[in-house]
Amino acid sequence: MINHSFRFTHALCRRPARSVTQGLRAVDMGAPDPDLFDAEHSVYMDALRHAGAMVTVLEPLEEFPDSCFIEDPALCLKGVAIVLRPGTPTRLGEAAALKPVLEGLFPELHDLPGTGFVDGGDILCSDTEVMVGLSARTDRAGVDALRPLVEDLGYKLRLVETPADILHLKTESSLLDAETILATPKLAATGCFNGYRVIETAELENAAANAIRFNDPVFLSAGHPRTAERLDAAGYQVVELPTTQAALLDGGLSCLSLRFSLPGGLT
Ligand code: CIR
Repeated sequence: MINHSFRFTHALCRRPARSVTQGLRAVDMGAPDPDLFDAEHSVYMDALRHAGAMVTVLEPLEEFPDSCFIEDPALCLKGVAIVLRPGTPTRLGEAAALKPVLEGLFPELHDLPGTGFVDGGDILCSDTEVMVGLSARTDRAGVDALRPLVEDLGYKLRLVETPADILHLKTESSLLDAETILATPKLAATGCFNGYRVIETAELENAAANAIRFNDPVFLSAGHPRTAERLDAAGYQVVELPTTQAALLDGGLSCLSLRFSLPGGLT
């Protein structure tokens, strides 16, 4: 069986703009340095290539400071692109800017219907279900609009109640394989991953939860040694990547790419 949830042929990334200094953050720990951000972003794209991705790199969009967090305006599943409606005003226009690119890549594309909101960072996909976290960015109207689109692709959609102070569902969780999720103790304690094997991040290492499984490697945010040890002990091939600049804007590894397979690749 092909694991659609972590076996991919392609990734889509957008380089950080100089305006990334104005990116959204819950707590101001200082603005990111655009050059260092770009350097870390290049390391990230190289790592994806090394894992087998054909990476399409989009030019920066100065008018959208958060647009390098390209995971949020779209969902790509089984050769279909769904253009979402990011749930914060400064990011809504990122969807329209991304749509022509997705139209050029995907044979089938849908717009999230209606007026509700969904951020891609709130969507965690296994091989069979699409978990969507309610958050300050993703509302029930958006989830209701998304449901038939993913059901048509053979997935069950499951609504997850994310604790209020977590930006996105995937800020504190990621898929390690078809049965296993990496999550912070706080998110795991809600029971939203019951039925999966859960590996918890180590104490004081919450930011490690936003990891990416891409084919064989699990990419982990550098500087979380005890979580890295846990994953290594569980048999995962851990590759650490620097995320110091994305972290200043509440971002991590998953938000910096859309990962997918195209017809002709995995089926
Ligand atoms: C934001 O607040 O929208 C950005 N500064 C960070 C987005 C992170 N996205 C994600 O985790 N999917």
